[in-house]
Amino acid sequence: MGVDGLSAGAAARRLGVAVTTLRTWHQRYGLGPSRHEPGHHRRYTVEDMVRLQVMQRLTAQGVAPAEAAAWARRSPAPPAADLAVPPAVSTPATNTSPSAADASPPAADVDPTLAASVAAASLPADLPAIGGPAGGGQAIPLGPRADPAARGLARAAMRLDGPSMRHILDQAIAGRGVIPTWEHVMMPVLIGIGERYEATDRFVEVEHLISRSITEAFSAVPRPARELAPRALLAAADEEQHTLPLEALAAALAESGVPSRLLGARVPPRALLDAVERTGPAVVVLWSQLPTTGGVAQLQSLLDLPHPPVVVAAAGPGWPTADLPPEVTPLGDLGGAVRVVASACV
Ligand code: B12
Repeated sequence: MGVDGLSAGAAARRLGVAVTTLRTWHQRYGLGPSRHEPGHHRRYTVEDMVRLQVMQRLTAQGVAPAEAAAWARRSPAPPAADLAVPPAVSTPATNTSPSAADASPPAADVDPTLAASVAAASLPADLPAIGGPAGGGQAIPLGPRADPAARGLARAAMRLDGPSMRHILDQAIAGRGVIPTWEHVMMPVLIGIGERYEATDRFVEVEHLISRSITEAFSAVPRPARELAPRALLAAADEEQHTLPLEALAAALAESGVPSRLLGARVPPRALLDAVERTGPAVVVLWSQLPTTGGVAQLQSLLDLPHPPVVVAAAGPGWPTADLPPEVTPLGDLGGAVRVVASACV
C-alpha cells in the first residue's frame, strides 16, 4: 500500500468495521498493522488488509474469532503487482498525518485490487465445523445447535456491522430460500436480541440495525412481474410496529411467484378498510405482535364489509386465539401462511 499504508481509521472504514474491532483483532489475535516508520503511527499494508478481510469474512460467517485469525494469518500474501497503491487508498503526499488520512472520504467500496487478493485467499476447504455457544457478555444468546449463519449474523449485529449482515442474509436467501433463512437464521437472532433487550433494557440500536438489514434483504428478493395484480393485502394492526414477519411473507410469496401488497406498520382500521375497498383483495393478512394491538374488532370490520375478502387471516402472537371470530383463519407459521395466501390468490 505504497509508502504510507492505511491508518487504523481508514482501514476500519475500508472494511466497514469499528476501529475498536481492529484494535481487538490486533491486540488479541496479532492482526495488526505491520508498516512502521520511526516516529509515526503504524500503517496497514495491502497484506495486512488482505488478512483483515479474511478475518472479517470468516467471523461474519460464524467462525470463532481466534480460529478466523489463525486462517487469516495463514492467508497468502497478494501478488507483487497488487502492492501498487490504488489512487483511492493513498494519502495525500502533502499531508500524511493519521488524522488527515482518517478524514479523507472512504473509497466507494473495497478497491478491486484488494478484492481480487481476498478472492484469491478464499475459504479453505478443510475449515473445521463451527460449534459452541456464542459466549461472552456481549453475545446474543443462541442455542448450542444454532445455524452457523445465525451465529455470524448475531456477531455482525452486535458489531453494528450492516454490510456483513446484508452479505450473510443475501447469501442465505440465495442459497436456501426465504422460509429457511427466516426460520433458521433470522428468527433465532431476533428472539435472542429480544431476550437481551428484556434482560438489560439495552441493545435497541442492535435491534434497529438488524431489522433494517432484514428489511433490505427481503426487499431485494425479486418481485413477480408488474402485470400480475396483487390479490393479497398484508398489513400490521393498528399501532403495531413489528412488520418483519409480514416482510418475510411478502418475500416468500414473491419467491413463489405470488405478488402481494404490503402496507407496513401501524395501519389504522379506517385505512385498512379503505385499502380493502379500493383494491378488492382475495386475502387480507393482519399481523399483531403485541396483545395491545390485537383488537379483534379490526378483523370483524373486515368480515362485515359488503364484499369481504375470501380469506381474513390473523397472524402473530398478539391475537387472542380463543376469541377470534370463527370466519377468521389463524396463521401459525410462515410456510403455512404462504400456502393459505397462495391458494386464496389462484
Ligand atoms: C425487531 C423487534 C422490534 C422492532 C420491529 C422492527 C420491524 N420492522 O418489525 C422495533 C424496534 C420497532 C420494536 C419495537 C418494540 N418492541 Co419489539 N421486538 C422485536 C423483536 C426483536 C423481533 C420481532 C419479530 O420480528 N418477531 C417475529 C418472530 C421472530 O418472533 P415471534 O413472533 O415470537 O414468532 C412466533 C410466531 O409469530 C410465528 N411466526 C414467526 N414468523 C412468522 C411469520 C408468519 C407469516 C406467521 C403467520 C407466523 C410467524 O412463529 C414463532 C413461534 O410461534 C422481538 C423479539 C421476539 N421474540 O419476537 C421484540 C419484541 C416483540 N418487542 C417487544 C417490545 C416490548 C417492543 C416495544 C414495546 C419496545 C418499546 N419499549 O418501545 C416496541 C413496540 C412498539 C409497537 N407498538 O409495536 C417485546 C414484546 C413483549 C410482549 N410480548 O409484550 C419483544 C418480544 C422483545 C422482548 N423479549 O421483550 N421491536
